[in-house]
Amino acid sequence: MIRLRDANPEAVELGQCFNSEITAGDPCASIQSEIELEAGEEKEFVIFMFLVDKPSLHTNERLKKGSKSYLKAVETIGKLRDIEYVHKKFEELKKYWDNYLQTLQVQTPDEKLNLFINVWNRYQIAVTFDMSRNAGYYHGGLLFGTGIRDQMQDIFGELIANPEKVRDRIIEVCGYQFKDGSMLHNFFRISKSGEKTGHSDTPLWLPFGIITYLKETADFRLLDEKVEFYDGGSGTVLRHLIKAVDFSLSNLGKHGLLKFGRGDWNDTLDYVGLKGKGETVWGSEFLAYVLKEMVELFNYLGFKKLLRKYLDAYLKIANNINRFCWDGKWYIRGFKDDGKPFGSSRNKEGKIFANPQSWAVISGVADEERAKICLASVEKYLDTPKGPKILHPPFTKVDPSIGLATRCVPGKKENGAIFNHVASWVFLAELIAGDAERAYKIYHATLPLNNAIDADIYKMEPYVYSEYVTSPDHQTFGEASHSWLTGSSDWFFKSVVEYMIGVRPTYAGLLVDPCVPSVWKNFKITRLFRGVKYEIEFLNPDGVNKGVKEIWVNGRRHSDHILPLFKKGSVCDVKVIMGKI
Ligand code: IFM
Repeated sequence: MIRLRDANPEAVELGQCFNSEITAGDPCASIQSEIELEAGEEKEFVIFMFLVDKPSLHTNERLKKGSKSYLKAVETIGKLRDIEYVHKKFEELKKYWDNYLQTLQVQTPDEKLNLFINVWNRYQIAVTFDMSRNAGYYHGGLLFGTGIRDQMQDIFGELIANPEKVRDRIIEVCGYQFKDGSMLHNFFRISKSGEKTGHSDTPLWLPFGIITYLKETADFRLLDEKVEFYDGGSGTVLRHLIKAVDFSLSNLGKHGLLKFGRGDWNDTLDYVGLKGKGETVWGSEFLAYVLKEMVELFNYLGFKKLLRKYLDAYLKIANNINRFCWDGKWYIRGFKDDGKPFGSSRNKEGKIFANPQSWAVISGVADEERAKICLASVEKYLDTPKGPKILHPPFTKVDPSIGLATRCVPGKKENGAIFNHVASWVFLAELIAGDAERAYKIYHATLPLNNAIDADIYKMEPYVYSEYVTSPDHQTFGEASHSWLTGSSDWFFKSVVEYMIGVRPTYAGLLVDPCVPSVWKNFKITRLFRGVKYEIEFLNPDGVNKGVKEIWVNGRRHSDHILPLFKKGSVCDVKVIMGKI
């Protein structure tokens, strides 16, 4: 019999496990062993968990005696019987993580933020980078594989400690691009297969990943690496980069916006562009963002013709978005196959979506006035005490011209939940727009450590972000779901480090541009960048949100906001004085 109890689990009360199996709900594994202790006696024991090869489908054999895996397992278990060896291995593991985390450390007046930036964000990013949205507690894995979109976002923290690993991953992902610049949406490493779903944003995440890598490392040799296309032939990474963007530019609709395809970042808007006509506003802003980055890259490399080509494309897309998609107080979410807008004040449900507002700012498409207005609309219609919702009001009727989002329960998932990935972009947009206080409020509203205080409601780990938290539109308001499987840890991490503390990589070096809550009078960041350890201290005597008055590098006044580059292995001491300018 299965004994299910949320509180006071019977096994703990009775001191006995029941060897039960659970096929639904929230399963957990337990191991039982009996240990007798004399008074004052200590015993040490270690429990190991192993991954072994999948049993052969035909023979159902697990570890065949004498097989390579069998011998390896016997050897490993043999070593692990020696407790000293276990201690040594454990110390090595701790050292690995210490070294990893030491590559970036912050010290701010906010202990919770410090804990997340210094430890837990990085750990969650490292895990999602390796596991991506593969098989796990929530997803079957066979269906999802490694998502290229997710993979190229799960790199921010990893890049600082392990740039080579990210480089290899970028090259691997290039191998899933077709000669025409389109991409598999996901891939399975072992079989090298995947699905080509036709999501409009997928091809663009490759340039996003490449550019992020180049800004951190300045390893431009990457662009010369040759990689095979998925359907034969090969080209340099630079070619792959250009093909991805050109493919998207050849895929524009009636309003000169990116076609929606089978969805964009939001997988559940899967029917909007099914007939090949619908257009995505968020996707177009993302394309604009990538184009702007291309312009910056080619400007730095001195590739004038390419620079002009992509600048021209950027200006056209930005103009189309502002001309056709401004709804008066916010940007619409897109045009459906029938040409009708959605995510508009003209709709009854799903009137406003967060993504087109945050990315209008992140991509630079919105001017200052529109940025202010659309972010104010986010605050007015989407804010909850636990962060901004993905859309409002949620759909209550299935709408086959929009898709799966309208089939989700109102207030959950992509139908009006507080989707943390979306919230992290609102946070970033507020920082870019210069509103540090509002950004800080969003940061704490979404922080798992704060929300998990009501553990019986929140129900998830307090130290990692979950994909979403139910909004007030559902009776379980505050309940988290899909923990670990989210890009929000990466984006909150990136946004705090690069836009709040404001130390961000550019091709020429680290740029200093803080945007902090006024109560932060003194804070520090230590960061490894291109082999140099930068120790940067900020003094904010007047309690401003923004503004850098002076920068001192190794005791000398430095007139630029970009820090100088030094020899690998050196330490650079920086003092930044903030104040009104
Ligand atoms: O963007 C996706 C992500 O790739 C997988 N989880 C859901 C998100 C929103 O649809």
